[in-house]
Parts: sequence; structure tokens; C-alpha cells
Amino acid sequence: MIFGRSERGKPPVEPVTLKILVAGGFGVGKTTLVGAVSEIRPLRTEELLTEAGRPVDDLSGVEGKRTTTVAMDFGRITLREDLVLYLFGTPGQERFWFMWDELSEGALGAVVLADTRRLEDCFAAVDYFERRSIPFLVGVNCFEDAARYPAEDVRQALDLDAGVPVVLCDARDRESVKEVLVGVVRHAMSRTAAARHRTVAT
Ligand SMILES: Nc1nc2c(ncn2[C@@H]2O[C@H](COP(=O)(O)OP(=O)(O)OP(=O)(O)O)[C@@H](O)[C@H]2O)c(=O)[nH]1
Ligand SMILES: [Mg+2]
Repeated sequence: MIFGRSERGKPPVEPVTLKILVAGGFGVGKTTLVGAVSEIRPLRTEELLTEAGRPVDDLSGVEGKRTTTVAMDFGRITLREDLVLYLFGTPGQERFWFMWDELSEGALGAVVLADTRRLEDCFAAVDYFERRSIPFLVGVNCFEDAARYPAEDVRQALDLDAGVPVVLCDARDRESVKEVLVGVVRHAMSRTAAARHRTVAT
């Protein structure tokens, strides 16, 4: 039997692939977040935290931590049949920050993870994306023993622009992380659309 064109199966959709960065301070849960949602075995570059690093690695709040990211985390998630995100987790410790410029090349947007017990640890990441006009969202990783604050308080403490979304999340929970990622894609898309509108209007 010969099938007409319309009866043949739909051609496979070529998905749009977008690059999203996951940044934030040391030990805030970046590697955990990428691992929680990635549908491929995430690539990790973890090294053991050593005695030699003790004077510089501030472990308060994450005393159980044994390893740290030295280059990046990499994962992938299909949000929709036609939309795939590549996730790049950055190293949290300052001495590895030279990696950030490399990693942020071509990124659509970023998630800045924050821990309310050590909010100041994410200031540098917020500054970094603000300065480069990379759209970002702040994900407050709610550790059990941290006090809960409304998103609005976090926004004020970080002195964020009104348009920057602040979302409470659990970096270990796939659904929670998916919400964060959908949020950052939405935010970045609307920022890009607004910028294009301004260009056309001028
Ligand atoms: N209770 C709790 N623990 C978490 C959560 N997210 C991460 N952790 C734990 O916190 C520690 C730090 O997590 P990582 O994912 O390695 O943090 P990171 O931001 O990648 O750390 P660096 O790469 O060293 O900057 C690990 O021991 C995790 O198991 C969370 O949402 N709740
Ligand atoms: Mg890490």
C-alpha cells in the first residue's frame, strides 16, 4: 500500500537546544540540582575537599560536604519534545571562577542558587550576571535547618531588580527543579522579546 504524504508519520521535530547555567556560592546545591533533573548521567568534575583546603573552604552550613566541583557539572533535560536544556553547573569556590567566562558563552540564562543561611555567598554570582546582562532567576534552595523567608525578603536582601524572579526550591527534587528551569527559560525569553521590541521601536 502507498501512503499519501499527509498519512506518513509526522517528521521528527528538531528540538531547540538552550544553554542554562547553574551558579551560586560554595556548597549551595548546584551539582545536586543538575543531578536531580538530568536525563543523562550527569558529567561531574568533583574532587575531594582536603585538609589543605580547610583554611580557604568555608564549610559552615555544609559540614557534611566531602567533595567540590572543580570545573563544571553537565546535564540535559527535555522540557518539551521540542525544547531541550543543556545545564552547566559552575564551580562554587572563588579559586575556580576563571571557568565562568568560558561556561557562560552562549548561555540563554542562569539560575543563581542561594542559601538563606549564607546569602552573601551568592552576591558575586548576582553581580556577574547583572554586569553581563545575562537574564537570571534566583532559586532559594530550602535546606531543612534554614529559616524560611518569603521570596520578597530575599529579593530585597539581594537588591534585585523587580523583574528578576525569586523561586523557593529543593535542589534534590526533580519537579521542584523543573519549575525553576521553566521559570528561567520564561524569564529569559520575555527579556529577549522585550529587547527585540525596543530595537524595532527605536
Ligand atoms: N538538606 C539538603 N541538602 C542539600 C540540598 N541540596 C544539596 N544538599 C547537600 O548539600 C551539599 C552540597 O551540595 P552540592 O550539590 O555538592 O553543592 P555545590 O553547589 O555543587 O557545591 P560546590 O560545587 O562545591 O560549590 C551536599 O552534601 C548535598 O547533599 C537540599 O536542598 N537540602
Ligand atoms: Mg558542585
